[in-house]
Amino acid sequence: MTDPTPPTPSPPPSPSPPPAGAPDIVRAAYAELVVTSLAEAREFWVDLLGFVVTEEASNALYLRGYDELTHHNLVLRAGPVAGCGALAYRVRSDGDLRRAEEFYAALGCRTRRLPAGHTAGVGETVRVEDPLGFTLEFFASATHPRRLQQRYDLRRGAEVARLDHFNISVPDVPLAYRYYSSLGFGLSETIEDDTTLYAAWMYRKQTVHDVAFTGGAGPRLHHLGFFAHDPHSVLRMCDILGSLSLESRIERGPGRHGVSNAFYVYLRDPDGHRVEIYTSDYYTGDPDHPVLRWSVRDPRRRDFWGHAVVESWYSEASVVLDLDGEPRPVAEIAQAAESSVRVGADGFTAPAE
Ligand code: 4SX
Ligand code: FE2
Repeated sequence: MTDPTPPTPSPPPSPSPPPAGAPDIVRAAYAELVVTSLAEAREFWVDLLGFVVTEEASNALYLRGYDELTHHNLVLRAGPVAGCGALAYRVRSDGDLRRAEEFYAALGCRTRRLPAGHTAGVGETVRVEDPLGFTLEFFASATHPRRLQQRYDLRRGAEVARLDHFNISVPDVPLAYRYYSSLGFGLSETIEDDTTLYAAWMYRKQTVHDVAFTGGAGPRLHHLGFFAHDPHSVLRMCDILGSLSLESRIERGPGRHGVSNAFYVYLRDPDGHRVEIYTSDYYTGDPDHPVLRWSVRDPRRRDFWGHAVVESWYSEASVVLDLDGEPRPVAEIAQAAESSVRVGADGFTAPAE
C-alpha cells in the first residue's frame, strides 16, 4: 500500500458549526452543466425528466425540481465543450462568501468574485478552483420563484423534487475525504477494506450526502443526484424512456443501493452527463450520527440485490471546466480501483479473497 492514510477515517465532525475559518456550507444547491446543444438538452431535462424552467436566456436554461424554493437546481449552458462548469454550494451568509474566498486563497487556489445576476437568480457569488480541481460556486442569497410543491397538475416525467448531491470522480479518495472534512462535512457511509478507502459519502444538510467520492480518473463529475418522492417516479421514468425507444439513456438500474438505501436509476443526457434519480435515503442530523462502513467485498454495497454494476459507471464521467471555461487535465486513479475488486455487484458471484 502506498497511501499512508488510514483507510478507516475517524468519526465525522458534527456538521454544524463548521471549523474555524471555513465557510458555513448549507447544502449542495445547483450545478452548471455545459451542453453542446441546448435544444437537445432541453428535450431531455425538461420534456422527458420533467424539470421546471424557471428562466430562459439565449444561451442558458435555469431549471428546478417541483419542491425547490430557490431559483434553480441546474443551469444548462450552451458551449463548445461539454463539461461541468460549476458545482454550487449555498452558504449561510455574506460573511461566509468572504470566508470561502479566504479559505481557498489560503490553500493557494484561484478565486473569483462575480456580481449578483452573473448567475441568474442568485446574489453575489464566489467561484474557486478547489484543491481537487473542481470549480465550485458559493452563494448566500437567492430569489424565490412561485412555489410549485402542490401543483400536482404540472408534474411530468420523473417528477424530480430537488437536487440532493454531487458525486465526483477523484484519483485519491482519502485526500477528498480530508479536504471535505476541513469544510465541516460529516461522514455517513464508506466503501473500504483494510487498506483502502474506495468511496465515501459526506453531508452538510441532514441527509446521507451532499457530496460523494468515486475513486477514478479525475477531477471529473460522476453524477448529479436528484431526489424524487417515490419509487414509482423512478420506474415511470424508465417506462417513458422505453416507450420512446430511448432505453439506451438508461445506464444502470433501476435498483436499490446498499449504501444510502436509495432506490435509484442512472441516466445519461445527450452529452453523456450522468444523472441519478433516486428516492428514500435517511436522516443524518444527530451530532453523534454513526458511520456505516461497507466492505468492498459485500455484493450488496452498490446494489442491495447484488446486480452487476456496469463498467461504464466506473469508468465514464464528465470533464470539469476551470474558471476560464477550459477543460481541466484529468489524472489517472492513484489508488486501488474498486472495479478491480471482483464481487457479486460487479458481475461475479464468488467473493474474492
Ligand atoms: O452505488 S452505491 O450503492 O454505492 C450509491 C451510489 C449509493 C448512493 C448514491 O447516491 C450513489 O450514487
Ligand atoms: Fe448518487
